[in-house]
Amino acid sequence: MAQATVNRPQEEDTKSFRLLSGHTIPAVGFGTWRSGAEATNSVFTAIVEAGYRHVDTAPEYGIEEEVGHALQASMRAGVERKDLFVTSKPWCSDLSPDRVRTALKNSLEMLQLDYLDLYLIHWPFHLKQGASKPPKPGDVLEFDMEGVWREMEKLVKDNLVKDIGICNFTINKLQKLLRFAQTMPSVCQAYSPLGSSEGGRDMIHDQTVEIVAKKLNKSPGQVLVKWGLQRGTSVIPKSSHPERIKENIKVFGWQIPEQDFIALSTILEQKRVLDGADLFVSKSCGPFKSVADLWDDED
Ligand code: NDP
Ligand code: 1BO
Repeated sequence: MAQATVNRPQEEDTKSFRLLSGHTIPAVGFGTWRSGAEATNSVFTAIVEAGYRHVDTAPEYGIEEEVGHALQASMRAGVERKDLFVTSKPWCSDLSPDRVRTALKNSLEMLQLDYLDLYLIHWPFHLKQGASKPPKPGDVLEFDMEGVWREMEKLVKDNLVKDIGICNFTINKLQKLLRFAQTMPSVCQAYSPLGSSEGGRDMIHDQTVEIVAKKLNKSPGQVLVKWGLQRGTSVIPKSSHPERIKENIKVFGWQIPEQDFIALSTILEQKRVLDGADLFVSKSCGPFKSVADLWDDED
């Protein structure tokens, strides 16, 4: 019979993690996908009222300009740029060597910054400009991973970004990247710590999460964020509600006991909340005809 392997929980109260580059990333960051019209207020609340120092965004979220307004307002309120950690990610239509630098410059302009702390390949696929979701025939182009990574490495050398990394890579794709990378990826982003929203999995109302939350006198959101931290990953919960934004970062000074940590780690029917089907799978014309194609049959 197969036995589930569970990492032992980290015992210390980690407020930041050290990256391969030597830089640090705050343990709890603020997610901004689907923040919509609330983006500026939410990011400002997160930084100035709740104490988040890491903001995760992307041009694909359509709110970089709003995030930029919040960052500027936060700095006017006294938070220093050096104490903020800002992440963005070039979208698939900019994943060619000739477009990466322009994509970064556009993000910097929208965010009103002169450097990013982290720049991540959002998804390892190259789409034509204006491609449909899911892509039509001809919308998916060849992805020159090495050429794109070289350009990202140059952004580090030119001090335009401090670290570079990846999201949504399979082991197969990561191994390919590691064969030619001169600058190692600092981060492979883990996301949706609360189970995400529309199309995700409502982990807030999961029975095990609710039981642990009640036992520890914490909210389900706090338990989920803390589980991610004790597992040894930085975590980027999103909320558009000020009370939840503040609640989700109150995860220091207490621990999930080992037994409860194991119960959370072995919740049944684990699966990706965002499998990329709506974004990239075209059953009739491909080239990705199934979710398994996207994930190199690794799941
Ligand atoms: P999350 O797992 O952070 O969940 C967000 C949902 O949880 C929202 O519906 C939010 O609602 C709700 N919520 C937040 N706090 C609480 C709480 N305390 N109690 C109850 N409900 C709560 O989802 P995301 O998918 O947004 O992931 C987080 C971030 O990760 C993204 O915002 C984005 O920055 C990043 N990401 C990156 C991806 C990538 O491809 N690299 C993919 C997906 C996400 P409400 O807002 O109404 O409070
Ligand atoms: C639309 C891209 C998924 C969230 O990062």
